Amino acid sequence: MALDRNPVPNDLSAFWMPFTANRQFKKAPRMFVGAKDMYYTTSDGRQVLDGTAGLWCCNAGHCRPKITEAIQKQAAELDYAPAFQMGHPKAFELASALRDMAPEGMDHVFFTNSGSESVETALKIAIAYHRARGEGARTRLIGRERGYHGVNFGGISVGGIVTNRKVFGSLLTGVDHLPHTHLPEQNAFTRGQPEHGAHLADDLERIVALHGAETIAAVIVEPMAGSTGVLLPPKGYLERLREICTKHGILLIFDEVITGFGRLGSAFAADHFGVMPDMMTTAKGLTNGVIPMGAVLATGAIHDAFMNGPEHLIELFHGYTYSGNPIASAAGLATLETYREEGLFENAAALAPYWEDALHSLKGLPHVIDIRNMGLIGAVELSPIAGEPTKRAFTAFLNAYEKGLLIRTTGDIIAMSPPLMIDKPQIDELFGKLTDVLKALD
Ligand code: PXG
Repeated sequence: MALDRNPVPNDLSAFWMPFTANRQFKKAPRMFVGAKDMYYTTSDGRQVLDGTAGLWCCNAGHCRPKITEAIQKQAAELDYAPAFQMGHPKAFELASALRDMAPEGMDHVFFTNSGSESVETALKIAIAYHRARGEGARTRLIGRERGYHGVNFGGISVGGIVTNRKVFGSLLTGVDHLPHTHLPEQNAFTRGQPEHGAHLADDLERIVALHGAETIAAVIVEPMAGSTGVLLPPKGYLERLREICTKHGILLIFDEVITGFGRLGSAFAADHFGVMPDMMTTAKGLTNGVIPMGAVLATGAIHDAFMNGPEHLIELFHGYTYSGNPIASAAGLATLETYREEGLFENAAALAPYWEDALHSLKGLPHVIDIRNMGLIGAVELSPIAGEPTKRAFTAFLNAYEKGLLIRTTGDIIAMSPPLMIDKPQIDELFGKLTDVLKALD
């Protein structure tokens, strides 16, 4: 039967939207039809200030000319090249550029198409690395409660967001979790890194004692947990995790999908905190969110462990049709150039204190029980409505959108992460609108 290719205009039923309240959305759709720099344009012609860089990804702002032109040019010149056993120049150039901006020692880059794929890739490399060195019993993976590592099976197994796991079966075996680092009783309304909680890293020693270090391949954590509602690492916590991993020969993976590309005012959180992991997973800001792309960065020691055996043999049986896709690579190169030329990471670092003051001025508004910040990230935690968790924050989200401000919510936490090109008047506009929204909440 011929398919009807003329759908009814405004038919919203076919598209099953990701991480969306589909029925609510389709009753009252919120559509963006354009974007420029710090603002979206809605289908009813309103300007909406982007308080979240899309989904934490458009770090350079929207429709930036250099990135747009690079994509257009690449699409006309070399649209696709096979990712396996063939190459094209831009993937190599981008890998070198990433290596050069990453912390010293992150010498090799494996391309993926998303944060979720970067996580799966890093977990697989960790297990295969130990096996390549004759430690094939090291297969266990350690994540953390409230961690978010994307939505694929490895990622939700090491992840710790209950709603993302509980209906999807038994997940990976051989996974354990560190406790999360959220201690509101001691740390509420802290500016930047909280004082209390470094000891929570010591739980890794308990896990090692339980399973045996010789069975553990890797620990994966977000250096600053984003999706769960902006949980900062307590002072000394990441350093301690690093120490314990090194002591027991366990790889430490930083999931920098959100924290990478200037969000904290440095290229990566590893730089910001001065703690060096063995691998880093990235995506989002790598291409300014414009074309899907992710990358795993690994040390020379990890990479070199695979470079054995006859040279005609494939060393790592892993990869994607679109690993290092030419158009994504062109977008990535133009994005990194835009960050550099415009000093966007420096702008984030310079504005962070102003951002912090503006954010913490919300203390005392109705229902606000905690405020957290770092770099150009901010979170406002609201007390939930009794018996209706998430509703208060979701109402804030809808009302902010009506007022011309895009925020994100998770549970009853509001999260903000604007493009790094934001300026002081736009920070004032953002928090002015948010203040009005919070004052009007029931
Ligand atoms: N790791 C981390 C740390 C992430 O934050 C992923 C992996 C997965 O990336 P992909 O590209 O597969 O979506 C993420 C994604 C939010 C929000 O508002 C966060 C993400 C995605 C969408 C929304 O908290 N993080």
